[in-house]
Amino acid sequence: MVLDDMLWGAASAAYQIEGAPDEDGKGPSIWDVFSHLPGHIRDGQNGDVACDHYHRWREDVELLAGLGVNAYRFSVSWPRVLPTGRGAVNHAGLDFYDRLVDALCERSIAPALTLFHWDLPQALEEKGGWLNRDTAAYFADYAGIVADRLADRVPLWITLNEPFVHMAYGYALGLHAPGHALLTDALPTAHHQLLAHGLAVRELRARNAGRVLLTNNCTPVWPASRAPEDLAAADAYDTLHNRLFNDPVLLGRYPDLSAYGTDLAPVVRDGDLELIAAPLDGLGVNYYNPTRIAAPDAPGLPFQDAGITGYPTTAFGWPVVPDGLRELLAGLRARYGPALPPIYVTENGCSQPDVPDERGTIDDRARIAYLDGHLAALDAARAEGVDVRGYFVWSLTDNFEWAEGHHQRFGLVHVDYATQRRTPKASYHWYREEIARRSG
Ligand code: IFM
Repeated sequence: MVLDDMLWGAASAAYQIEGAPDEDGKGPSIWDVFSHLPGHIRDGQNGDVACDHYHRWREDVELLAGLGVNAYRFSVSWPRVLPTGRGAVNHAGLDFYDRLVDALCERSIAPALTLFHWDLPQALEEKGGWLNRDTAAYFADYAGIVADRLADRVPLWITLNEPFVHMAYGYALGLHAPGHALLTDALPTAHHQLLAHGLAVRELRARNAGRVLLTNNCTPVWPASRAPEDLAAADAYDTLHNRLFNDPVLLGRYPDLSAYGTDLAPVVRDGDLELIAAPLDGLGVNYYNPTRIAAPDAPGLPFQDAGITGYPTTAFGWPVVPDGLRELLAGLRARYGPALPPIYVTENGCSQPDVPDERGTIDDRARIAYLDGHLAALDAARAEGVDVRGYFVWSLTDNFEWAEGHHQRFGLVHVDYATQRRTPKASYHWYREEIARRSG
């Protein structure tokens, strides 16, 4: 399928929508295990059913068609394809994505496939997960298996989603699966994920898999003041959140991690950075908000979050700063210059309370204002010369928001979890008109 010059899409991820955790031969992921352990997810919820997308995918494809998107970003569940992460392929799992891809293509919606959105096979976690270098090679094998089946129809591939968040929440802080609180000892998971990306790029290229991207979660970092301590703390945070995952891919080197009293030398081997820096067709950028950073009050990490005030906030409490998207994209262009490939904003959106009124409609004006403001910021970045080729709203439907369970609703479509009834919100209709206007 040929991609349009500009993609207007919506995004999702397997564990957040599919449910069916052990159906048709699927193996357990780290999220299946983590979410069932007490105290991990708000109100003891889990993603066992989520949006029941595994059974209702046809309805969700119709919602996409009605929205008028020309691309849909979804992720493949690694343990649905390889129940123990490697070895025997579960063909029924691949068949599910094959049917989904066909249905999207029939409606002229380009499939944008993410290979890893945090649901590592539990069997690989038992071998060390991303702390184990071998996981990178298993990921490359998995990428090749998926591409063998789908590369003829999927024009856009994203290797990993937000390796920073997976490292920080899953391995450093223990707030996400697999639940390790290793602080800076989590840093090897950055390298092993990036190595997995590089090895997977090689497999995808060997199969002519179309455009290949990595998606990073990026944030503009604002120092809390011009005091040298705050500037140094902001620089340290920028290094960890942004540069650690962009520099090796775009510049072929790691940033200076001395603020963390460590480096990656013990885990980086000859040839790794060449693989990691293989040319890409685009950089996926997920943007939600800037981060304001101050010097720490206590020993430990070399920064602390100073919070942002004076802006509206989402239901999550995240500040709504649309111009931060322009600032971020312009900053990437300034830092990486010609090394920066085209940008795809692979996620942007907000959680809102979204309570249906007595007629059952959801008038989510705050989400419309959020999206409108961020699209204006996207336009401003493009006017400044940033090459942007795609924008995906997070998310098509309300879904399972990780440690927050079903409490945060990000969807253009409301999901009643008791009945699985889908109801397009006002933002769905607004986005449809916006896409039509911009594509017309
Ligand atoms: O829901 C998540 C998604 O899985 C990754 N990016 C951020 C979203 C909102 O928190």
